[in-house]
Order: sequence, then C-alpha cells, then structure tokens
Amino acid sequence: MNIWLLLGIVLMVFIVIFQIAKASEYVNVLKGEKKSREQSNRINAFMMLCFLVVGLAGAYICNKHLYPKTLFAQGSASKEGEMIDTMFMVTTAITGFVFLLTQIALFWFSFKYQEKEGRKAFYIPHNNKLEVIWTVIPAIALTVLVVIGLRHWFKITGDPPANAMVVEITGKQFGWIFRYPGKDGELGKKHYTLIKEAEGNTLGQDWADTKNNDDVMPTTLYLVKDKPVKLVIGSRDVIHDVGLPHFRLKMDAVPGIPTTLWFTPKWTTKEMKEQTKNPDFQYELVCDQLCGSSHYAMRGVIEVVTQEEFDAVMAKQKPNYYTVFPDKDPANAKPAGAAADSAEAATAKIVAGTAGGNKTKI
Ligand SMILES: [Cu+2]
Repeated sequence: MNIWLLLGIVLMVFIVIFQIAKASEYVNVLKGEKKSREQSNRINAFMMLCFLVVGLAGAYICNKHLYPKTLFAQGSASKEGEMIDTMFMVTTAITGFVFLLTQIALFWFSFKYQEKEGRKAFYIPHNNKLEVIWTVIPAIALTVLVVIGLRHWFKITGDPPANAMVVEITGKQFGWIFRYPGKDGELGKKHYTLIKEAEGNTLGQDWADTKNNDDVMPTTLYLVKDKPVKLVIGSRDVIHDVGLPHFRLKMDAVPGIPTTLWFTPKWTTKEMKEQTKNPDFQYELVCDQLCGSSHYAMRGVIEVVTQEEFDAVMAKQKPNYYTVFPDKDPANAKPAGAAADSAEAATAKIVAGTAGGNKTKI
C-alpha cells in the first residue's frame, strides 16, 4: 500500500477519535459533572471485565496455536535437558497460578467495587500478618526453585560420566571452531599468541606438544547418540555463548577462561527429521551473546549420529597438523629425504619462533 495513503488513513482515524472525544466532553458539560463521572466509571468497570475475558481467551488461543511451533513441542533432545524442561514447567505453573489469581482479582474487583451511591472504601493502612504471608511464601517458593536449579547447574558443569567424549568449541567473530582430540583422546596445548590464520593455525595450536598432531577440526559439530559429550568452551576474541536450544543448554564462551558443559544427545539428526516431519531439520548451535555486527550469522550445524557413523566421519578427517605441515601428511608422501627434511625444518622453525610464549593447558 502506498505509504502516503496509509499515513492519510492513520491521520483520519486520529482526527475522528479527537472529534468524538471533543463531542463527548461537550455532552458531559451539558449533563453535569457528577452524572458524567458515574457514566465513565461504569464504562471503565465494564472495560476492565472485557479486558480480563479477552486477555485470558487471547492467552489461551495463542498458546494453543503457537505451542506446537515452539521447540518445547519437540521435547528435549538431551537427557539433561529434560531436567531443565521440568524446572521450566514447574516455575511456569507456580508463577502462572499466581498470575491468574492476581489478575482475575485485580480486574474483577475493579468491576465489582466500582463507584456506587453510599458505598465507602475500606481503608487498611497496614497489616503485619498479610505482609508476612506474602513475603514468606514467595521467599520459600523461590528458594526451593533456586536450589533445584543449582543442583542441575552443578551436575551439567561438573564431571561428566567416564565414557564421555570431549569436544572443544571456540567462538570467534563470527563463527565456531570445533576440535576433537583424535586417536590419543587428548587435546593438544594451545595459546592465543600462536594463532596464525595464514598458516592455518586458527586456534594457536602449540606444535611443540605432539598431542596436537592428531587433533581434527571438522566444520560440523558431530555428536554421538546416547553418548555423553563434554564441551570445552572458549573464545578467541569477545564473549560469545554456545547456545544449544534443542538440547536446552547454553554456556558462555569467554576468552582466557575455558568453561565446560556436558550432556547426552537423545536422538540422531535422522530421527529428528522423522519426528518433526521436517526433512530439512538440523540441530543448531547459535551464539546467545550479542557479540558484534555479524552476531546473527554465527550459526553452527550439529549432527547427531550413531557411533558407527561417527567413527566413519572421524576416520575421514585430516588433522590440522597436516594442513599446516603438508610435508608431514602421509597422503603427500614423496621420495623420502627431501620431504622429511623440509617438514622437520618447518616444524623446528615454528617451534623455535613460539617457544618463548607462555602456554596454557586445557
Ligand atoms: Cu558470538
């Protein structure tokens, strides 16, 4: 629609409302102040009741239609997320009950006790018993909710089960870097001073630590169904946040301070495609912290697979070590002598150049 036409309509509506208000003002003057106040009181009281009914009906209809579109309807995709869902529902039930009670009382009382001839307001300046009741009950309820929340928090940020796998996630402006420990099961040391984008060392892996040699860095976050995964989270620049809405978890990615979180995926991506009847379904990793101009584009893809599929994917991954030192890659094997010499020389050069820096251990 033409913008001028729209502005014209809005202006006309305002003028009509203004004229009606003016006209009713003149009518009130003619009727007398008392009568007009009684009339507007009645209208306001009736509007209060309408607002209550329309508001409650609106909330019910919105919930009925929109709930299936939320991630709640899909259920938590992690076992630990079930605790979060339960906690959320209990909190919503308690606060929802109080909300309904207070709102119904507020609007119903406004209607029922509107101004009437001979009615006098009951004046309560202070009541200790009431004050104690509405302070102590919410305090106890909130304490119980917070304690339950803390228990869950300590669980998911504490030690994972013994069979857990480890994945490192590093946020950067604007994307995610995933690192898996490789066959040795341990992540190599890294330090931000060793970051050299041009050489392919995006994390600052310390090549003096041979545990780095088999670490792989796929562009998708692969997880295994029913296998706990511990995420070791960090950031290369500003504060990001690893948001896992399907798994009901999130954790800040802070530069210099590794944070951890563990959970157990329940369904593979394939199973979710069937459950949601959406062939394009993908688990998402989103940044939950406003971190700069392209924050919205920090979308990572998570793929939950079976152990066999995971092993097959990992077997195909090339360690980053071979990207930085192609001469060391068995796939590029050349007649002995020259290749080995040049690769060793390159390693020695980089190690010598970085040996002075302080290294941190994950
Ligand atoms: Cu971010």
